[in-house]
Amino acid sequence: MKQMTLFDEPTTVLPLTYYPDFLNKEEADNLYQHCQELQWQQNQIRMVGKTMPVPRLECIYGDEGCDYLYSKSVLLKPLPWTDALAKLRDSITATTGYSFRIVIGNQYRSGQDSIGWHADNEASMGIAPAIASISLGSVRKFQLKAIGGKPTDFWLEHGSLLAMHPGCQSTHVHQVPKTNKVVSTRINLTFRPHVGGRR
Ligand SMILES: O=C(O)CCC(=O)C(=O)O
Repeated sequence: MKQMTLFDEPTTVLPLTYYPDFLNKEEADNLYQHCQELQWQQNQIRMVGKTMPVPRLECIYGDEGCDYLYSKSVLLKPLPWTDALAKLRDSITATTGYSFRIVIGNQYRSGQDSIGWHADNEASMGIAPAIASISLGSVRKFQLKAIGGKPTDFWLEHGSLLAMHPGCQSTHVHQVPKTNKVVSTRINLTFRPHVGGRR
């Protein structure tokens, strides 16, 4: 049975727009291959007084000096844009009108890799950042909820783009929960603004 998808065409459900076919299958497959060669790291996060591995692999590429600190404990230092990531950044900008200085990669190796409820509201991205997220590989559930509200589930497909518009990070939180289903690798690339560093 085909997995439930959000919409078949680019569709805006404030504060998101979902583009299911942003990349065609060949483009998405090639990008997935390129992502295998990125410098993935197993970072450690400090939470409630304990240090533990982040439950996914991460990488970061972007403009020089655009360091990214999250959860007050994980510092990501960007490597220079690869040609493929810079080209993708520019094509997302052409579609959405938003500009980006960094891209953070998340690699979910199995259903046990995840990211918990959070908003992307780190000060380094400035006020009301727009964030654009490309999904590759296995489909995973992405949940979004208004703060204090109930979650809506989205299934982010291979080659899709999800744009989170300015304001979304103040009013909503999102997550990719763990699943006991057998799922293979999913790669997510989140393109973000940054107020520091050098262009
Ligand atoms: O993997 C995803 O779709 C979401 C990633 C995410 O929430 C983040 O990097 O902040």
